[in-house]
Formats: sequence, C-alpha cells, structure tokens
Amino acid sequence: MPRKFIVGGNWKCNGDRPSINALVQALNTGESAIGSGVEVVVAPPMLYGDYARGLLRPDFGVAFQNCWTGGNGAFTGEVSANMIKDAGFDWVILGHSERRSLPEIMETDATVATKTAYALKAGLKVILCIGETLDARQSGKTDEVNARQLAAVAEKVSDWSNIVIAYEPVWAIGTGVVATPEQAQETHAQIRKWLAENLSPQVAQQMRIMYGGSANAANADSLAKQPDVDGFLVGGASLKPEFLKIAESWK
Ligand code: G2H
Repeated sequence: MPRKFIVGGNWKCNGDRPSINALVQALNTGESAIGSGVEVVVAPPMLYGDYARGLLRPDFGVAFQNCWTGGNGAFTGEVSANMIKDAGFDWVILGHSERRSLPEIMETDATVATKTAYALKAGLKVILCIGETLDARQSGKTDEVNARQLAAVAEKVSDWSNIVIAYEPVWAIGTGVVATPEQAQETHAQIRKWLAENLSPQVAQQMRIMYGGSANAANADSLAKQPDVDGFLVGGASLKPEFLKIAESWK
C-alpha cells in the first residue's frame, strides 16, 4: 500500500484566541484544493487544543505538542496521554528538538522513548521527531544521531504502526535554512534503511517520514518530489494560510 502523505502544522507556543480564530478561518474557508491524498494534522498549544478542534474543519486532525511520561497522578503541571485520548484527540508530537535541547526542558532520548511507549499504549498516534544539530552534520554524524534517537525508542516500542517519524535537522528549524531536496532524500533514505535493518523491511516500507525545518510554500514541492519524503512538519509557515499550499504539495 502506498504511504499516504501527511502534513502537520506545529503552532508551537504561538497564538491567542483572536489569532487562532483568524488562522482557522483561513484554513477552513481559504482556497484549498488539498484533496484526499494527504492527511493534515495541526498542533495548537495545549491550552487551545479543544478550542481549535471546535473550530477546525473536521477532516483536519489535531495533535498535542507533548505529554507526560505516564498516566494520571501527582504530576503537577503535566498532561497525560490518557487525558489527551479521553478528550478525543488522536495525535501527540514527541521528541521535538526544542524539547530535547532547550535548557529549561532537556528531554533525553530515554524520556522521549518512555513517552512514546506510553502514548502508544494509551491509544495515541505519535509524530516522533528526530534530527541532528549543525555540529553533528558537519562532523559527519547525521546518521549516527538519528540512529541513536530511533534506537532509544526501539528499546521500548515493538509496534511502530502508529508512529510517524518527523526528520527535523536542528540547523534548519526556524532558521530559514531548509535542507536541500538531496540532503532530505539522502537522510530519509538512511532512516528507512535503519528501520529495515533494525526493525523490519515491512516497517521501513510502511513508515511515513515527514521533513521539518523551514518548510514553506516555496520549497515544499521540490522536497515532496523526493521518494522518501512522505510529508512535512511545518512550524512558522503553519501559522499562515500558505500552510494549505504545503498540504497540496503531495500532488
Ligand atoms: C521545525 C518546524 C516545525 P519551522 O521545528 O516542527 O519549524 O518550520 O519553523 O522550522
């Protein structure tokens, strides 16, 4: 079965009710011929998840940007995967590089893996973010970093059918420096090779691998043409109506 293209809009920690109203209106009523060949998921800030769901067109999925490592309990300030599922949502983004690298957060590979395993157990689908820093790329360690981040998850997860991988080179995130189609293809192919060798050829063949990092309406078409690019995780450009153009790039 061919892999269905998937485009996610990661709104990060942006927005308020007026701006979400305006953005959702543009996404709902803007000129859009995105068609049925793409799955679209948007990830509002946690607090606005329910609000955005109530306004958004029903064919768009909603993801949360994080969740706790386990179930409900005495974990002040946290939101469990069980709560996200109970509230009617299907997706969570885990392992975003901002959560891995911001000094205030510093999620480890092991924490991301624990969260992924628990979220899957709770019935959520996971957009699992991986990717290398500029230093790692320049020292030829791109594949090693991606393999290490994937291996941590493989230690705790055996069924990968509800995971989508978002390859997001850290040097491309929010910088305006996008990976070239060749760089994206080469790294996506390496990720798929890792999946084939360490999980199974079937998992590798079925896994959707999104590209993230300064994706926009101008560069999406050339990236989307690459055989191992199965979609996008979009940050800055997902806060604008051009997000719909990116969603159309599957065509
Ligand atoms: C990468 C991406 C969305 P941006 O973080 O996950 O953000 O498109 O702004 O680089």
